[in-house]
Amino acid sequence: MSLIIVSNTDRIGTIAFNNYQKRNALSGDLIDEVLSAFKTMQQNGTRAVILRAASFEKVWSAGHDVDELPQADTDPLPYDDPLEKLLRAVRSFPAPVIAMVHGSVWGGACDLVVNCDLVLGDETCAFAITPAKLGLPYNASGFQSFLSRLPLNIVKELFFTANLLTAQRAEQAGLINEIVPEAELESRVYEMARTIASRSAASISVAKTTLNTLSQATPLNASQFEYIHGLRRKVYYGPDYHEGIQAFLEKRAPEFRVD
Ligand code: KFV
Repeated sequence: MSLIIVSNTDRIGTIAFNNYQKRNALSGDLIDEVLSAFKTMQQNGTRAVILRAASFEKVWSAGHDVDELPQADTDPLPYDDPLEKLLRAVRSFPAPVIAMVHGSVWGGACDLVVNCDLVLGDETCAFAITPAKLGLPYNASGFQSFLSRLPLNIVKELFFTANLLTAQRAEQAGLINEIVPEAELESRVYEMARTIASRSAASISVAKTTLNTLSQATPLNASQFEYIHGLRRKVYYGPDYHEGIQAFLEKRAPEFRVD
């Protein structure tokens, strides 16, 4: 059975997560389906893509499928991780990708939303980035995506507390473009997509690529990158990551080392 529902009308594509049993967790299989939908939409000249959950539930997506994270001693978010492939597909899609968010957004799904070009949510939307609950060292490209969208203190609050940022605060911080009343969310998102589709595709495509390139431009030499990567390696080889994943799988609170 398909984990997403895909449709395309008037060159506006919709990709809807449809695996609520697992709270729309971003498993490798679900991501493969999304990547294939993006590929078809690019071939069809789709002018805007809406990323949404199939139905309005409490959770939009629970983020990375924790069952698919390595349990210890391996980089949990390498370049070829399915989530990383998905984020790159959103960034490189030649037309705008709009996240339409009802409900809570967790971990890698929060990174996904931050990588979307536009985000509209209703009063129920809320966002948490949770590696600190898993003892997981987040990756440099992920931090950069958050930093290119949000003020440093908000990024730190998200990563340090792993708590949900409410819709109001997410709007104030610029994580979402606008809060729209739940009853109007769908119509507003599709209206925005239609407006985008009526403008110059060539102009919008080059604007997206240029803005993404400029906002991600950070001079970082090889030695600095290796230093950061070395810090991460200590964490994913360390006791906290092992304990964080085990605790999630055993459905209990993690007991991180205090020394
Ligand atoms: N991965 C795998 N399975 C998940 C999952 C996830 N991220 N989130 C939920 N599930 C499973 C869960 O184990 C349960 O399976 C089912 O989905 C319903 O979850 O076999 P089971 O027992 O039916 P519940 O019962 O927990 O649902 P609910 O009470 O509605 O709570 C929803 C929610 C989202 C608050 C809760 O499931 C939750 O806290 N999930 C984990 C959210 C999270 O921390 N996500 C970040 C994952 S790590 C990540 O994305 C990254 C990249 N990172 O760096 O940390």
